[in-house]
Amino acid sequence: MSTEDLLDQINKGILELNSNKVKALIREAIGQGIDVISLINDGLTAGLRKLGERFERGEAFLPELLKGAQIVQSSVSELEVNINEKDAIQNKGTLMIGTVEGDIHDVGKNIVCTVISSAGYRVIDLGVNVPTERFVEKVRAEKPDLLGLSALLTTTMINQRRVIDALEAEGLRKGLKVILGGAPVSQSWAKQVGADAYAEDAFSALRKVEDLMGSK
Ligand code: B12
Repeated sequence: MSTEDLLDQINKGILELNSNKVKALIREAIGQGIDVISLINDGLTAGLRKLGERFERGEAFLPELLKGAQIVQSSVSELEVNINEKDAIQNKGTLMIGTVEGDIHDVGKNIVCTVISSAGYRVIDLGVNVPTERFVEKVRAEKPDLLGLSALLTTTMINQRRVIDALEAEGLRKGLKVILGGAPVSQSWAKQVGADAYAEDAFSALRKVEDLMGSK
């Protein structure tokens, strides 16, 4: 199968919620030496986004979104090994990350964790639905180099601003680089709320993290 057909079939496998099919295709893709970045972005993530569009049109329901998310999550965990083997160089800095309060989406955040840690950074994952005060408390205790804030809902993006404002108020913003992400987030939002960077996917997140660490 060509790379294009394989990625297309992975998309379809996710829409069909057929985890065995997706796993078999991923194995085939790895065997063919298809780029991990493309597998995650154009195969797995794109498939899940298409499922989200079906949900928006009333053609798919929450349990289906959840199952789709689980398939993507477990496929990425299997890929982790491959990324690790390729790029591991340890201890380049520490990224603390979490999904903001009111938001339980974590597939994208977890992919960011996988990619960043595979590139040699220490990642402290605070999980989902993280209250603003907890971000502040953990930044004070752990002193990470970078803080990543994920938000997938237009209603929870505002909590990215709240975390940044709270860090500022507590005198913890200086020296800490803040990077934002999540489907509704944009470069202009990041600028508006005083973040240092925005990344649209996990691999551009890695590039931004490398840039921010270089400018520290
Ligand atoms: C899977 C899913 C769910 C799953 C989540 C499971 C899980 N463990 O995460 C479940 C079923 C639980 C769910 C619940 C809900 N969902 Co939902 N969900 C989705 C869906 C289909 C996919 C999200 C996803 O995993 N995408 C794949 C990943 C890989 O992409 P990503 O998250 O964007 O992440 C990438 C980048 O954004 C970036 N990134 C992400 N985080 C970060 C962080 C940093 C620091 C950086 C740098 C980068 C970065 O890198 C990632 C990797 O490339 C989206 C559709 C969509 N278009 O996003 C809807 C979507 C986000 N959900 C939506 C809604 C409405 C809900 C619910 C409110 C539904 C309801 N009525 O209950 C609840 C909310 C629950 C809550 N309080 O959070 C809406 C949001 C609409 C809006 N405008 O706000 C969407 C857009 C669907 C839609 N089109 O209507 N959902």
